[in-house]
Amino acid sequence: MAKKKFYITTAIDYPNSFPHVGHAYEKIIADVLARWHRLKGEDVFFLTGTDEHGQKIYKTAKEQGKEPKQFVDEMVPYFKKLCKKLNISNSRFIRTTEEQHKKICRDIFKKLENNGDIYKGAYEGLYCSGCEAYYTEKDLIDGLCPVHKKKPEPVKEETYFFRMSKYQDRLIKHINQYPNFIQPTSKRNEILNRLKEPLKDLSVSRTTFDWGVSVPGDKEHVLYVWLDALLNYITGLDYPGENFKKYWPADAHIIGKDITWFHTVIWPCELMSAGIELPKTVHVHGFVNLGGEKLSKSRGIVVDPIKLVDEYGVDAVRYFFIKEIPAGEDGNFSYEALTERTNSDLADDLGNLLQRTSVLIHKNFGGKIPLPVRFEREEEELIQESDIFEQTDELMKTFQWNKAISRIWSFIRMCNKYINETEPWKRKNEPDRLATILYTLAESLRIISIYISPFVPETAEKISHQLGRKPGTFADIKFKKTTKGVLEKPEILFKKTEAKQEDIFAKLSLRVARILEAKEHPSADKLLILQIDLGTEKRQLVAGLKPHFSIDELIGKHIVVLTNLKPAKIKGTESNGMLLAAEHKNKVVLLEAPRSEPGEQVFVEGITPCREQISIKDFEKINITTKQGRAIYNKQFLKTKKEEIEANIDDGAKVC
Ligand code: ME8
Repeated sequence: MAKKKFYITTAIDYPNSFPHVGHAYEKIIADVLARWHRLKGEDVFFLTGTDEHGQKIYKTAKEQGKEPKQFVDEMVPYFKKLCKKLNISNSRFIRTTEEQHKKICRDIFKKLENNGDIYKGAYEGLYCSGCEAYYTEKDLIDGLCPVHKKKPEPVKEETYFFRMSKYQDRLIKHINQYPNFIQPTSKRNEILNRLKEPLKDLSVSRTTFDWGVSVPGDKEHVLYVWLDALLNYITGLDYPGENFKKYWPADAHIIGKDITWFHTVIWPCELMSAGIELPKTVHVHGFVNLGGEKLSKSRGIVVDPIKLVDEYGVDAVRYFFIKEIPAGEDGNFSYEALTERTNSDLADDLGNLLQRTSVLIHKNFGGKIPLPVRFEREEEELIQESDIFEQTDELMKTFQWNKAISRIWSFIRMCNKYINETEPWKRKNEPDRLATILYTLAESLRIISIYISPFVPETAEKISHQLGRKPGTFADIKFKKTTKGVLEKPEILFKKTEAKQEDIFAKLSLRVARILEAKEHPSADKLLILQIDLGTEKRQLVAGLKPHFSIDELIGKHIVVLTNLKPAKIKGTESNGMLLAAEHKNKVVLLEAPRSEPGEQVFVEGITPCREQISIKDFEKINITTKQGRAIYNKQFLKTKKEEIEANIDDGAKVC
């Protein structure tokens, strides 16, 4: 009989910047599902890749003085490296700049055209290149893109439209008929709600830049990046070739919540028009936040997932994301939580179980797994508990991977309870009982190594190796009573780690402020009272600037202010925050960010700022100095998203 097929995809990432933990999270989820289905004996195709066209890539490349193709060629290796580091078992890595992809895109476009679904017109509206999406005024919040909080650009250009409106009724019917088409249900309801409004036809070509797939027969136009990107799911199967015939429709598209509309409305309409079957499930996962905040490169709220793997190990990172972020919801990444999970779940629960079992088998039976003599009630109970396939498979089929791993871990904990209660280390004089207990533990570990292998594949392999076996599949998960084997020497699976200490710089909330007013303090010679604009609020500061600056010089300057200092009274006047200045040989300069807007965050790369208050004592412990006319902390320049912070003074001046 032919094997059952399983086709799973991730979104394809924009390589306009380096990979982040959100990308890592999505690939881990898809990989765990792919490996689970492989263990069930299914024929799995797993696709991931990069989305390389569009305005965002074009603009970023140009900003860096590069041609877009050169730019993506330099960036894509980081995404491939991420896959490798995370032990992602993808069948193919697709790049939308591949010739084959572009050709198939043009073929599909012609299909839509032949079907009467493409017409030429003029588009006038708003476009956010961050989202690569069209917006209307109604979609915006305070005039800004709801995702990127930036003003979208007005665009007016000739375009080809795709008659999406024609498919609205069919799409609604499909979503209603197939409850699994959009998962989880909350997302399905959101989309059904949005579909109560009439669907507009979609502008599917651009003329104002040329970085994309050219429209067949019209070199002036390139395809709208989303039309091109979504097609990767079939071009990655060499549509309409053998792989497509074998694996389509996709069993699961794994995507993040910000791109639900594209996958559950635009994509199915595109497929309906092309006469191609719709995917079975689009599963929408939540977002990974850092320290409770959204990832943001421009605000320095980023963690490099490649570095994370180097520091903590691939399986600690995989386990953390699967266990800690609830499936289908947002969750938080922190070094403390990652350390806690690694130490307690991986090192204590799993590592110790293997270590204790292995040491005892070596000590008492020379490393050879003893055969059991008689199973008592304790063993029978544990054997029964090892039968968790139905439960975990159901959880995996319904995209509840965090619950599946919890169920597996509850079996691991039962094994630990069993070893504690049966105390094999005290049974030297009862060889039959000792043999039965140690056999039960070794056999349980063999089963555990299979269940955990989709989640922590490297660890599973190490356990199999220590048990002297080859990795198994779900065909081997029944508890057997006669498994033979000789153990390798015991080796520690996970070393306990200490939580990475948050850098003290993280305690600073530094923002750009514009000086609105300055006046002399009524009762102090050196002090000035400043009124400043912090973008979202106005504040008053008292600073000892009078000997160094005239009032006129100060007004309008964009300075750097420590905003999370407890307000204090200075000579009777309230000061709410502190401006940063650098001092050297009696010369004082202000730290300045002339091109940044009031309110913009000042950060150094790789350190996520917190929101708590800081004391002046703590601030004084932080050694910010100057170098080449700029402010520097721990060899990194302080910056905003637009520029490095200026400090026009000799190198080595102390910032205070
Ligand atoms: O959207 N947590 O690319 P992308 C979890 N090229 N997931 C996150 C995340 C976070 N903080 N931030 C982003 C694109 N993601 C398009 C996709 S598919 C035909 C085209 C997820 O690099 C995001 O939701 O911005 C998406 O699923 C994936 O990472 C790639 O995001």
